[in-house]
Amino acid sequence: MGNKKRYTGAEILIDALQKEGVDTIFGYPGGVLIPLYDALYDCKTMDVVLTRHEQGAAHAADGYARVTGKAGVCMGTSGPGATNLVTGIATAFLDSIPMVAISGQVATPLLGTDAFQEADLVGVTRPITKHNFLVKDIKELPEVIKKAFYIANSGRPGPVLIDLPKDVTTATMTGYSYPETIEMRSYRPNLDGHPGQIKRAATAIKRAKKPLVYAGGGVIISGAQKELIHLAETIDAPVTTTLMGLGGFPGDHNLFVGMPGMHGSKAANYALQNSDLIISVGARFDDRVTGDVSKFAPHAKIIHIDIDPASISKIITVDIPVVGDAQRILAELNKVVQPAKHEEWRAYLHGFKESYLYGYKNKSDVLMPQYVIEEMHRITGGDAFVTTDVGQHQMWAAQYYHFANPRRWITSGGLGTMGFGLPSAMGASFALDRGPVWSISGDGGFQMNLQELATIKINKLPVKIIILNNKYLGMVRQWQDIFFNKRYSSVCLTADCSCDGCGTEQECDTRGSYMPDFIRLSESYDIPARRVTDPGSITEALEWARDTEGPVLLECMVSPEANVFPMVAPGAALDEIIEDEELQDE
Ligand SMILES: Cc1ncc(C[n+]2csc(CCOP(=O)(O)OP(=O)(O)O)c2C)c(N)n1
Repeated sequence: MGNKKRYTGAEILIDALQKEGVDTIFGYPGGVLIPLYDALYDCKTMDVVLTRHEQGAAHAADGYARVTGKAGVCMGTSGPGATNLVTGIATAFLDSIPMVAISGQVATPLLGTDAFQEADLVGVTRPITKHNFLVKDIKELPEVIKKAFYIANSGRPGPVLIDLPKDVTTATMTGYSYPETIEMRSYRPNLDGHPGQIKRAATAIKRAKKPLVYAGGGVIISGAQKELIHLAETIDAPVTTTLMGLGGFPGDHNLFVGMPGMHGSKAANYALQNSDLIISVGARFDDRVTGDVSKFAPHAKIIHIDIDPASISKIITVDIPVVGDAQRILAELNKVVQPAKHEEWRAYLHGFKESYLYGYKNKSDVLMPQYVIEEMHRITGGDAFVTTDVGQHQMWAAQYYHFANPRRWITSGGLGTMGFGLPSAMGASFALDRGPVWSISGDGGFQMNLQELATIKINKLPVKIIILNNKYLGMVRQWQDIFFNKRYSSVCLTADCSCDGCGTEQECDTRGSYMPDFIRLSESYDIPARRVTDPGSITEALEWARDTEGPVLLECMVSPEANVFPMVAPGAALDEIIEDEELQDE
């Protein structure tokens, strides 16, 4: 844009988004956003996606970002539109996902007056954004947008909110030019690790007898898979990746010992508890991984490679911190580590891995959810883009879909957001230029954002929706089963449940009729759907889902009683593992 013309704030925003390379915006209009949507009306370079709920827009932007690695963009109008974005912003924040969220705001003279549809989004999102801005003058707008993208995408990525009052959107200015670069004295992420610390890490690795690589989402964010494989193979160390790190190391590699933590593999948890050196790369020691912190990895020295200095020794005291980008640090470390062999250590762990990493008993008369995921893995060749909601199905997907490559696994790890699966699949599909994405949900979580079926259908997105229907809020039921004496309070989703609050009696008839009828629901959105009840039909049904053009929905009626194993009780030590009794009996 030249300098002489007058531009509105809305036009500046759109030009800036284009200059940032944004090709897709997910949002929902409203009073104060109308000027912005009006300016977008003529925009030919961006897909402006009308979701059916602002939460859907935020999760879609998140899914887009997880696939592409660049900030997803979402927007909602002032007040309720903006607050509807909040869950999606928090989800992105806890998983370090780059996002620029734009909230409409009432005009600046009305700020603080409880005006119609006013909500203090800067206040609301302060603890769940990497940074946020309230733009009070159009002159600030270009720099704010530049900063927002820079902050969202750099260092430890995260969501940035731009709160945009209506009068700033409609104000005009001449002399607009978008800054090419940005200088922020108070914010300069450190990318290169300290050479002295890298050397110390190499020395510790050389001394270790039982080294373990513990990799998190940071490996995916920094694109360090190749370097990680090189390190692990050179030093002959087993590797565990957190839920967020799945795909950061190939799930079928012989050094891989599975995911650690509450539903981690026995091999991974024993590896952590018995290791003498943990090489943590881009992982933050979440409590779902560490269990009882005081009993976590009692014999290990800890090297912690992380781009965020604030996460060093935040939860676990670290011996050798290396602050910087995981890929760069691993590349440097690979230059100085010496090849080693740890056959005994690996053989010890392999013992736990030998028969199975996780394990379940398959049945010929009941459809087991784990089997559905295994078959899905097989018929998609193990390289599908997969999103989930939160619950048992999420853990089974994490355990049984052995992700080989990064950016294929899209799940809400930190916040654990039910309702994330369908809209994030939509965003991921846009990121893949309307490519196929598999969305796995429970029957509970699917109902939290099912309105996005419309967006998916209208945009012709080949989202393959798999509902693992166990007629329960399964993960909560599992906790009630194990820790609350089978008092199934408020977890049964059947329509004719007659057990009086689902709590006192244990004979809730989970074979009763069910609501809603997902098949008819899906068909009302003109999305073909099928229901599978027996194990013999699942493979063919999955192939049908894969081979049918466009979106489809496959409802799998799985065992209502299946639980996720192994399990470490909250607050227990990692080697206090509850296993599947059915497997013990064998
Ligand atoms: C928005 C939200 N509300 C509540 C929860 C708590 N929660 C975690 S798992 C779960 C049950 C999920 O049930 P379902 O979607 O049917 O999946 P399943 O566990 O049966 O696979 C609940 C209620 C959550 N994670 N997110």
